[in-house]
Amino acid sequence: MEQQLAKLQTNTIAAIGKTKTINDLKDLEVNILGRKGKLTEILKGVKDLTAEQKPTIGKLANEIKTTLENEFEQKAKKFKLIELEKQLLEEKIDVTEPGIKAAFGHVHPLSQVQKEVEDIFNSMGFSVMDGPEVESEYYNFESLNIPADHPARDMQDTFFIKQAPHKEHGHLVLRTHTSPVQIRTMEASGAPLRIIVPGRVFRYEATDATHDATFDQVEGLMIDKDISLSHLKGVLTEFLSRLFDYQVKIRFRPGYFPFVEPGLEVDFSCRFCAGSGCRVCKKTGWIEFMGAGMVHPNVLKAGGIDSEKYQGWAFGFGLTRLVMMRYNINDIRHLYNGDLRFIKQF
Ligand code: FA5
Repeated sequence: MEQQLAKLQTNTIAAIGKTKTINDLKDLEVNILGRKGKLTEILKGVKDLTAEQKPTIGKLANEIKTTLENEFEQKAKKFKLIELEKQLLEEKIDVTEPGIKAAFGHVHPLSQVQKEVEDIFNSMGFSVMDGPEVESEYYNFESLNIPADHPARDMQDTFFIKQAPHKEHGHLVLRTHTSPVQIRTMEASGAPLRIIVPGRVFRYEATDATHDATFDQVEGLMIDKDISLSHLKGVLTEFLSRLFDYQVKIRFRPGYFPFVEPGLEVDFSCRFCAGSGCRVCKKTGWIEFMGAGMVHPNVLKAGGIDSEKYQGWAFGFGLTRLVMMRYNINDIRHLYNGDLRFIKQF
């Protein structure tokens, strides 16, 4: 039996050396050390040995078992290492390979022009302010000198929020213009003030090529001592000349807005014909631009500003319409419908 065991050890070690794959090795291991393996079979004969033989052979058998287990383990490790190396080679990353180009978005034309507007006004000392899109009737109307029963409320059809009205501030509405931020800023900062307020506004309106129910406005407000409409003319001339890159002329006409007195409609000289009259300006030489005027004393009062000491002007223009002029866009709805074929042109 000793010889049998020694032979088994030599043969098995040789066989282990010859295995080419981990599976071959596993098969061999089962064949030798498994429950029905060759070593196990030999060991079954130990019970038939004499009492003197049993301990020696038993010890030898165990030693051989341990040796073989060790050999199997070493070879298995080698296979695993080879496998790992193979895997590493397959998985290596070529850092010099050209990458996959990331899809970049780009800034919407409305935001592009808004940024330009902000930069120009910033350079003239105006801060950019923000306000809530869901507003109270008080801020959207009353504080701006438009009482509940005033016909001027009909100038801006309104989306109301279905909710019980607040005792003092009335119903919640989607703001119809950026003018409520005038009052909010006066309350928060007092005079003097120099701000613009770009923002989204909403009106319950049928849409067409130049009207949408959602659009963007820019409010302007300047309050200080000795402020007049000539400052407004100066600021607007500078602003539009820089935005459109030609020397713009400004024209004031009388207009009506309850929150200014006097109220104005502001036009600027046509950029296509320099004022001589063309198709774009309908042969007038002027482009209608926005509403403006000297801030009404009632509005200053609502904002907590002493109208005896301070006065100023305000304006509000349609940013969306400005973007349309800037890029010759003929339908306002293109700017809000999210069609990438359109947006990607800017
Ligand atoms: C106002 O909203 C006033 N708050 C502006 C103002 C501010 C006047 C401060 C005096 C002092 P108006 O309703 O005219 O005014 O709107 C201002 C601009 O918003 C218009 O000139 C126009 O360019 C734009 N606008 C008005 N309605 C629409 C609409 N449905 N779609 C797109 N743009 C519009």
